[in-house]
Amino acid sequence: MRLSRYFLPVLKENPAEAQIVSHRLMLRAGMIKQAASGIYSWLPLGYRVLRNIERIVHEEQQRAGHIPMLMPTLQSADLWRESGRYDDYGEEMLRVTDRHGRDMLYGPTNEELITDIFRSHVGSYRDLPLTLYHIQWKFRDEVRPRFGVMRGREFYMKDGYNFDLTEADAKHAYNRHLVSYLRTYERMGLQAIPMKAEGGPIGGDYTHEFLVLAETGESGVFYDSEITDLRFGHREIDYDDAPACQAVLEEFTSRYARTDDTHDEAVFNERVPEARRRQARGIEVGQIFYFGTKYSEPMGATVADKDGNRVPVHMGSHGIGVSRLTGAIIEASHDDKGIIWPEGVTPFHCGIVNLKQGDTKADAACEALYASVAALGLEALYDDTEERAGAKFATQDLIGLPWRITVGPRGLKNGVVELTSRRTGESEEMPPAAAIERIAQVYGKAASI
Ligand code: P5A
Repeated sequence: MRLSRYFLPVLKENPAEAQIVSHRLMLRAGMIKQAASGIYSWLPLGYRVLRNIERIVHEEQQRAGHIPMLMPTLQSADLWRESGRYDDYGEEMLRVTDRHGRDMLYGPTNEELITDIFRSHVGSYRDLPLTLYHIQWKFRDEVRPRFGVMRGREFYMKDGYNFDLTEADAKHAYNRHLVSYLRTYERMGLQAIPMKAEGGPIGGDYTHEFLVLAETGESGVFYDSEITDLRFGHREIDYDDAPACQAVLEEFTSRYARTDDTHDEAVFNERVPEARRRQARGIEVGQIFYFGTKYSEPMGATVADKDGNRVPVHMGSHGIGVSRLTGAIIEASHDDKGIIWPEGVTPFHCGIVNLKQGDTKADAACEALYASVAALGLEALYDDTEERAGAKFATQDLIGLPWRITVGPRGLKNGVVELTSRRTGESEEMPPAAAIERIAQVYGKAASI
C-alpha cells in the first residue's frame, strides 16, 4: 500500500477522552473512531489488525477440529425465554421490537441459538462430539463502556459451543479449548494466563478466564509467579488425545492463579510461598466454560445414546474477545513513541520510508523494494508522501510496523538502505537485497533474489 493513496488519519494530539495507552494509541494511529458510546468504526489500519487476529483465531480453532459457521446478530426473544435467560440477563441485553411487535434482542452471546440449531438437526450420539463456532459482533449494554475497544458495548467475539454425550467428553472439549487458546494467544505475541474464574450469566462453576497481565487491566488477579515461566511454544499436540490435553490443562492450571472473584487469601497464603505471591491486574481476553446440561435440558437438546435412551447433551461455551485483543496487544506492546506490533498481527509487514520523494534514484529503489516485498507474498506500507523525514519516522513509530526500510540518496550512493527494528530501535545498513532477505526470514518466506 502506498501511503499517498491510503486512508490513515493519524492524530498529532493526544485525544482527551482516552484514559489508557491502547485507547490513546488506537485513536492516534487512526485505527478506530467512536461512532457512539462503546461503539466503534474500524478504520482501515485497525481493520487490518482485527482481520489478522480473526485469522489466527480461525486457524487455531480449525486446527483443534472446531467447525466455523455464522449466526446472526439479532435473535428472537422466544429462545431466551425457553432457557430462562430472557429475564435473568437484565439491563445488559439490548431489546428491540420489530414492526410486528415481536420481541427481539441483539445477541450478547449465542448459547440459545446454537442449542436450537443443534436440537433441530442432531439426534444421535453417533453425531458427537461436535464443536461449532463463529466470530460475530455482540452487544452488551455495559453500564460503563470505557477504554475504547477494551470494554465496548458492541464488540467482536469468537464464540464456540461443544456438544458431547458425557461429562467426560465435554471436559475433553474444555481441555482442547484451553490448549488451542494457549496457542492462539502466543501466536499474537501474548502471554494469557488461565485463571480460575466465575461462571456469571453464562453459567457453571467449571470455568477459566485467560488474562494478560497489564496495569490497566480491569480484573484484579492473584497468582504464583512461577506461572509466568510457562509457555506452550511450538509443541505438537493431537487434539483428539484426551490424556495429552488433560496434561496441558494440569500443567497450566495447577499453580495458584485466580481472579478477584474466586481469590481465597487463606488458600493463597497456604499454597504459595511468600516470595512467589503476586497481586496484579489483568485484561480478560477469553473465557471457557463447562456448564453441562444448563441449556440442553430446558431446551430439549437430547440425543439417543447407545441404548436408544434420549439424554440431554453436555455442553460448554468458549469465548475470545477478538476486538478487545487489539487493545490488549497494544497494552502489552508499546513504548512512548507508539505501538509495537508483534509480527503475527501487524497491519503491514514492514514500512518503506523514502527520505527524498522525487529523487529519481530513491524513488526507483523504493519501488523495487516495494515490489520485492510483494513478491514474497508480504505487504509493505510505502511512505511515498512529501512529508519531511522526521514526520515520516514519527508516523512509522506511532503505527508500530515491526520493520522499517529507510531509503535515501546518501545511502544509495554506497549501495545501502537502512533496516530498523521497531522493537529494539536498532538500525543496520545493508544492500536492498539483504534487507529483503531479512524480512523474508522474519516472516518465514523464502527470498528468491
Ligand atoms: C463464551 C462464548 C461468553 O460470552 N458465551 C459464548 C461465553 N463468555 S464471556 O466471558 O462473557 O465473553 C467472552 C470474551 O469476550 C470478551 N468481552 C468483551 N470484549 C469487549 N467488550 C466487552 N464489553 C466484552 N465483554 C466480553 C472478553 O474477552 C471475554 O473473555
